[in-house]
Amino acid sequence: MVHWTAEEKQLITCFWSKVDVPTVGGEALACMMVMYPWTQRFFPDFGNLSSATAICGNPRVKAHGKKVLTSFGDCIKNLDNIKETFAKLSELHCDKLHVDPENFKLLCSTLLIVLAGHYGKDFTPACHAAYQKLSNVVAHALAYRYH
Ligand code: HNI
Repeated sequence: MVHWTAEEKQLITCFWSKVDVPTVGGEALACMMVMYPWTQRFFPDFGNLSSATAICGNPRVKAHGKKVLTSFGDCIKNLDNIKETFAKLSELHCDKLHVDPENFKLLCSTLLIVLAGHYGKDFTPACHAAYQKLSNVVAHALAYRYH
């Protein structure tokens, strides 16, 4: 099981209270689709994804990004139980959505970029490191039920 120091927990929860989840979620998902265009194929009914401008302005991308980041935030309420929090979602992404777990890492990487872009100095190196660790744990938890 992952161990969190008191400082890491404090950094993660304190920073999360500042995060604009709908905006950051939408941008992180859009950024993933732009930077790693093969990820678009999981969203065949999202409409126009034909250019970076189309992706960034697409309301389905924004809505889904908000949903995904809200779910990401849920685990912050219970950092010692991330595997359990994501057990059902891991099954869903594996059995129903057939999302290759490598993609979780891609989304986590664009999330960190978008957080750094929005929050600049508030996203301190220590905070970045704590979120990098959290991203790894989340990606691992989402991949856990894969078979
Ligand atoms: Ni993901 C649906 C959470 C990464 C593709 N995803 C969801 C839902 C949640 C969610 C919550 C809604 C479930 C439901 O309807 O019951 N996804 C997360 C989280 C991460 C993540 C927390 C990583 C941090 N998902 C990804 C990635 C991809 C992805 C990286 C593909 C590249 N997810 C999907 C797809 C759906 C989905 C596809 C269904 C979308 C739809 O049509 O509604």
